[in-house]
Amino acid sequence: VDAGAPAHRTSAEVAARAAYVLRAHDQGALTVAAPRLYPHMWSWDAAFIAIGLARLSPGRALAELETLFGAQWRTGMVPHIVFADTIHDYVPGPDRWRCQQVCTDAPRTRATSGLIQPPVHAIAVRRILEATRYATPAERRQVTLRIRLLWPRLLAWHRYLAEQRDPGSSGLVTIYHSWESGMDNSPRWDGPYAAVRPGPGLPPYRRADLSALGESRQRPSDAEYDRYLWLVEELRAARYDDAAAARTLSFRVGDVFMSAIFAAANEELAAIGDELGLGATGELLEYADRYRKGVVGTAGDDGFAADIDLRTEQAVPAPTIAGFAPLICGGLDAPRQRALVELLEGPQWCGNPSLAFAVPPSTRPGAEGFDPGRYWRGPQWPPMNWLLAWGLERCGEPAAAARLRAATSAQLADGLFAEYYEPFTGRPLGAQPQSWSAAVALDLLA
Ligand code: 9YW
Repeated sequence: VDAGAPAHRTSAEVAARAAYVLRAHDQGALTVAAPRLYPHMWSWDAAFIAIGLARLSPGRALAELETLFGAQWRTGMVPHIVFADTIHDYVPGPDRWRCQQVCTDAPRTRATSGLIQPPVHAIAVRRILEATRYATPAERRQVTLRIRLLWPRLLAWHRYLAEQRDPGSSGLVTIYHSWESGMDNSPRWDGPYAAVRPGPGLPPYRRADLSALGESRQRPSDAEYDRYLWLVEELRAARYDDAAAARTLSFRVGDVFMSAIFAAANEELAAIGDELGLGATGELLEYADRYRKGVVGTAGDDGFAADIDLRTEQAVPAPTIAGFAPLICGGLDAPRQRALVELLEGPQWCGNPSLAFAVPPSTRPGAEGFDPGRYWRGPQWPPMNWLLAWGLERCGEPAAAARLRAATSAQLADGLFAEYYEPFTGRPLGAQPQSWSAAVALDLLA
């Protein structure tokens, strides 16, 4: 896709370009997140990519998730990176994770990371199932059969999250690393990361991301990267064992955004199980209820939610997009839901008159830690907009959902599918094109 594209293209043109991008990034049964910066499969990217691909081919969309779940660990954990066979120019690569060497639960056939990412997958499977309504009867039969085959793995994933990542049934999913949240350097993590002190045992590493992107001011700092890599050392030393990790890691946070996605995903999975007569509905709805309550329990009078630092048992309120978690899982009483939607659409967030597009910056402009050009500290991320719009629709806010979808589509009408966008200038930043941005465009415009 060429740079310097005209600002406005027709929806059909943007959708066609998005389809072209996904095709170009397709390695057969795996779509790389972005060829240069992220030449592998990422877990929640794969779910968003499947949501986009469902518009083109439900069968190919499901293949994406089959590949991801093919690398599932024996514990049920779905790894946050599945390494593509061919390219190893990513840091940290398999040699640093050493999952197969130190943990018998890791899959034998695929190199993976030893972390997780938010469980958007069941949401994607439900969209694929819905997309088969427009497919031929033969394709519908075939895809439905494959969803049945995938079912035990989906269930094992959700059970892993509920049992291993929340052994006390608190209603919040524990993360061991900010990479697990998907929002690496968000100001959400500044507090908890103060307790992560990289030791002299941190082996040297290369910032492959900086050479791939060329612009270090868009990426996390070296000090942050030291912490990221240090936590990998800690996790590997714990042999990726959840009980050991819970005792020894210097980063453990109850992630409110991940938990909201998990609550909603449980409902989606229950609906799939219901439709296909697969059972487990009661268990899944119980999880949905538990995590919805967990998220809502952290919210203030304005409905804005906060993560919990599990090492100090303190809430860590932060002015980031994750505070809108209750709009993804629902469950707020009517006045607080109204207040939260008004906050989202008001002058501090989407209604900020300085924004190029009325979509939420990853961090509130002007807040401490805000940086309009740096990754999760300010730029706008198309898949996050998609998720919030999807959640708004589900929790009975169709007008706000429609406004967010329209603004997201307008931003993506440049046809560049940037990884993220500078909120004031609208400048496309990060990897270009990025698969999940193209996927979201495809879903919104096809
Ligand atoms: C990295 C692939 C991933 C996303 C994450 C995002 C980034 C990878 O890219 O992390 O090396 O920093 O933070 O959410 O899944 O798109």
